[in-house]
Amino acid sequence: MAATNDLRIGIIGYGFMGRTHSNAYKQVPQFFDPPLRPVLKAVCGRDEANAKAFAERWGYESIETDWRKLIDRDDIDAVDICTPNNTHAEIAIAAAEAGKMVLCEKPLSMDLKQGQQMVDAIEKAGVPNTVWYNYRRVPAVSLAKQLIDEGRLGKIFHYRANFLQDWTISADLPQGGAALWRLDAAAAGSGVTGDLLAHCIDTALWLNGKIGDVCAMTETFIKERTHTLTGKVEKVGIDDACAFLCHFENGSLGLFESTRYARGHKALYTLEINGEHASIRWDLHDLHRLEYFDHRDDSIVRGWRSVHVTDGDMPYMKHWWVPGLQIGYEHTFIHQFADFLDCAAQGKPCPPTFRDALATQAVCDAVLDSAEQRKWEDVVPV
Ligand code: SOE
Repeated sequence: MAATNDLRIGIIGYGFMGRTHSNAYKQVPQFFDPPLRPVLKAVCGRDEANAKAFAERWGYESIETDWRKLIDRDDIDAVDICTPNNTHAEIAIAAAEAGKMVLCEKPLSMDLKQGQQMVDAIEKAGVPNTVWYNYRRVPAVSLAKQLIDEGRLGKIFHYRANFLQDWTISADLPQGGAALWRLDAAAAGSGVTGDLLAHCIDTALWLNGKIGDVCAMTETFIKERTHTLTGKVEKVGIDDACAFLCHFENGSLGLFESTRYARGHKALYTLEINGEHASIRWDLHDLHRLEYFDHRDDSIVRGWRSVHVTDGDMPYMKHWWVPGLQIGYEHTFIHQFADFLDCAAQGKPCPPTFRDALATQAVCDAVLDSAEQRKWEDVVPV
């Protein structure tokens, strides 16, 4: 019998994201005072031995090898989807119809149409939900949001973001299967657009508002790869690189670039925003630092300030150590889950909600359409 404030979690998938989320479930009660107590009830994966090993390591009480059984269980309140993108919709819709809360990995869906079906199901069920666009909850990025909302930058002119990696350059790398499903269009939907630019777009929509239209180009540098599962050489269907221009509805111009072919960059997510009075920039490799330039400073001391976002009065930092001491990537998931519990206790969705993630999906779809058509595309309003 569950205590009334228990939130009993069933997680589906035990890869990289299964670990980041499970870590969040364990850490939140230690560092926050959540209104609900996470209970790690079950992990689901097709391989029984792997599921058991994961359950043992992270402290899940039980395992399932069929996600439908997990959703049918009366002792699960929230379903966390950490499986490849092509499975999100079916699981999320079934979970919502069963009245479960849903936490879903990004990107929401394979495309906008499928994402809309997910949003319809989740909103009809009225269940708390969130999509794990975790970078919003880097304290320095949350502080950027605060500075923008306070009007410190004034009118925004430019928004620039990059997400650069280099892990798929080898032509010998196969596509598909457990670790490499991100290279397989049938499992991932798209390449860097859905995997990396989607993060940049989520942050941009949050910080700078809606995007009206886009003009994009994509490239697939390696045209054929062997499929891990079939052993056959197959056409590569994902975008290896994507860059796009856009107009934000607030009148500012956007410039975005992502690739997995930038030798020397493993996860370089940077953003810069230039406003009438001030500019800010941020780099994931130095995630505590928010650089800020304010033209209103006296000219004799005017310059880029390097704000080290660790003090207790900065977003999320009062829950951690003492000023000056850092936290890392995994804390973004801890912060999102702490916020999720606050929302869930009130029966509310937690931003980025399924609907917020649908807006990101609408931009991704417009980007891919634009690249294919070689012309500007309007973003479908959601
Ligand atoms: C891809 O390499 C990846 O792991 C993405 O899937 C994550 O969303 C991103 O945060 C880091 O890079």
